[in-house]
Amino acid sequence: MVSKEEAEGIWQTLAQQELRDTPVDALKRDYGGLEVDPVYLGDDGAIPGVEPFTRGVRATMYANRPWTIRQYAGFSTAEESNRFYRQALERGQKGLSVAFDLATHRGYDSDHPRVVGDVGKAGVAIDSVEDMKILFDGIPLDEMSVSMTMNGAVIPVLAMFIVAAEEQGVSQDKLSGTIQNDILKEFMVRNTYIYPPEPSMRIVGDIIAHTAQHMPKFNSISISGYHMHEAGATAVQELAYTLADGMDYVRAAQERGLDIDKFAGRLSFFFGIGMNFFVEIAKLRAARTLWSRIMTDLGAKDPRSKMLRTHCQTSGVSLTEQDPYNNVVRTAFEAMAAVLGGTQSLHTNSFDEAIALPSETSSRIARNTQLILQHETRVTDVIDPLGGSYYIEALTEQMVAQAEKLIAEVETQGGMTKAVQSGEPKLAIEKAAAVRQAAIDRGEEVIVGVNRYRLDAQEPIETLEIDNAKVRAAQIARLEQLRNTRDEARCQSALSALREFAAMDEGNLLEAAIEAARARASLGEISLAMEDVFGRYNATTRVLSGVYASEYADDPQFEQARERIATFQKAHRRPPSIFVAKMGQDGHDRGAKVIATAFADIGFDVHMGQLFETPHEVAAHADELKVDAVGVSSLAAGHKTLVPELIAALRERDLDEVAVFVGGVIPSTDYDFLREAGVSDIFGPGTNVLDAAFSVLDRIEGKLSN
Ligand code: 3CP
Repeated sequence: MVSKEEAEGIWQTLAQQELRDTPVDALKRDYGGLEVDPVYLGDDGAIPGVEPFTRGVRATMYANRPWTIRQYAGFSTAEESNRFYRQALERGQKGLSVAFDLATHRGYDSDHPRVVGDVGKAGVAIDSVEDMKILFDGIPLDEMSVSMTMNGAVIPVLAMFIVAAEEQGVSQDKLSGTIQNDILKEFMVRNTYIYPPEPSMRIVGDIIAHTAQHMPKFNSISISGYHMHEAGATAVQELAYTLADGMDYVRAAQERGLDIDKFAGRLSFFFGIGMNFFVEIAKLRAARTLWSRIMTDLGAKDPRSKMLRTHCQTSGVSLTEQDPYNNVVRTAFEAMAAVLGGTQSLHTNSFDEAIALPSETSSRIARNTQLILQHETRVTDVIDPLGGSYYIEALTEQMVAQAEKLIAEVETQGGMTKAVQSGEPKLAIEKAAAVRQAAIDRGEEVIVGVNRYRLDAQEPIETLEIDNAKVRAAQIARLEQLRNTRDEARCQSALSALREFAAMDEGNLLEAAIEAARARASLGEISLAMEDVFGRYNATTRVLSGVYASEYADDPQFEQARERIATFQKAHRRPPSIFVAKMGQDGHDRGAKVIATAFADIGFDVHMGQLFETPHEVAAHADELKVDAVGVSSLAAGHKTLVPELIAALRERDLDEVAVFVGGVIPSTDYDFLREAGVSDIFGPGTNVLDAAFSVLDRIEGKLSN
């Protein structure tokens, strides 16, 4: 271990390299007579910018360059999103982060019948390179780094981005940014996959290979724990599974003959930051420490290959529908934790995100939260200010040790690609989510404004609404124009070449897709060319049992619910039954799983639908299974289109007696609309699961006694 004096010398040299012509002493601060150094080193030999990077990947960190304020956004059409991006950049945002709609994620053009409720919701609809060009109109792609959250339809989207830049006069070697391209966590928690795991891993490898050779400034992947966090993973699970995913990607790239030091410097990460302040800080420190060790073991030599550079996002599930301005405070604390943990880039959530898509006002406050942190709080002046804290260091060490153990378990299963197929990590996360939900419902974990200090009445807040039908019509018109004006023969031959690459298991799929994008093939067509060979993946849905019941042992309210079910059973010679549905392309299934698990433990006969069903398919299941109720879980704003369609489909089958419930992210301003459409009750975020169960029972009994 180096002495403190040696550490000082090493740090000075590195800092000077990063600062170039600016002297290191220029980083010193004077707070009205209080002298503050840019870094404080201890006797432990830990130096910012030096392996294993526990104290940060840069010697100078934010003292030289603050983290990137990178707000994730995308609205309805490319035109609207472009307007929003330009305004955000004028007002202090530093990098772009594109949110695509769910139709795009799942590889469907806007005119596909399965995506009627999804187009333009929860992100921007991109059908072709023409849309992509509008999205970045007036934004110089050789200067602006662009992150794209895309995993399923990653090949057409990246191809279209490259071609849009090319037509803007920017060659691909000049592009900087990040593509999420992390398919393993999609199979585990986020669910926007298209193809089965094996061809999906080939796609990841093709993108890493292409970017390593042609796009030196572009991060080929964003290995994401965020969605595990949001699905209810513990901090150690998020940490371990994310790094285990990373190991599999590295091995996949190595297996195709790539030299680790040629691509590893462009692997990046993404973590969620929740309310357990110090744990979240320690998580980022532990992640860097572990990744550096892992990469050394995998053969990396270049220190840049061993740096875990990460984006962070404040936690969506920590936001509440009740007393929503509290979310501004929550987000600010979470952002502070991300920064004290040493993130490279940050998204702060808007306070209304548990209710609706963010409005212009809430987006501004979210962005300003970061601007205030950077300009007013002085947290950027000192590098890793918490390094050396007894508590933080002890927590960091503990998390390293526990995550190492969990990674070793995954490794004994043959790595994450195999573990994902066994479904075990997914179940472990779902179990953690159910345990946490029970702790909140029982009031053991306090959520201000939800299970304590609740307001008697809440004022409605202004929310953003997207006219989905209008967006869809505009997209369909543009698609028609594209198909009528392109060179059809060139387009079809590019698609055939892509299909052949897929079938032959050779050639780079991204390279073939770039040619197809140039020839104006649509996103759906490019996706379908690969689907013709790879097939579309259908996950089997499994529901846990017993977790909720064991957390609720001896709870009087839980017993009361069980007794009511027993009475129902006596009267009807069967338990009440419910079909839990996910409709459209919204794959966020944490809420649906928690409800299914808890209701089954209470005694309901629970049927869980598959993901991505249409309203007609759900009505057919309800008919076949003769359920009393359908519970729809919606988190991606499709409820106003999909729920009335479901009710109409039930009526067509004379199933008026089936009660329909909706849960998830539903603006209160939509409650009346849904009730008028025939919905029996609506459960927003923060609803106590037992309260929901009583309401469902009341309605079912009411319907049966009519
Ligand atoms: C940074 N640099 C420095 C210093 N700090 N140079 C000198 N001194 C310093 N102190 C340099 C870096 O080396 C780099 O240059 C450049 O400045 C930019 O810094 P960076 O740290 O690389 O930052 P950035 O470009 O913002 O990249 C951050 C990462 C990237 C690496 C994390 O992958 C990223 O932007 N990820 C964002 C992912 C994202 O937005 N995801 C959205 C998910 P060089 O490059 O030349 O080295 S939203 C999902 C929401 C939920 C859902 O999925 O539905």
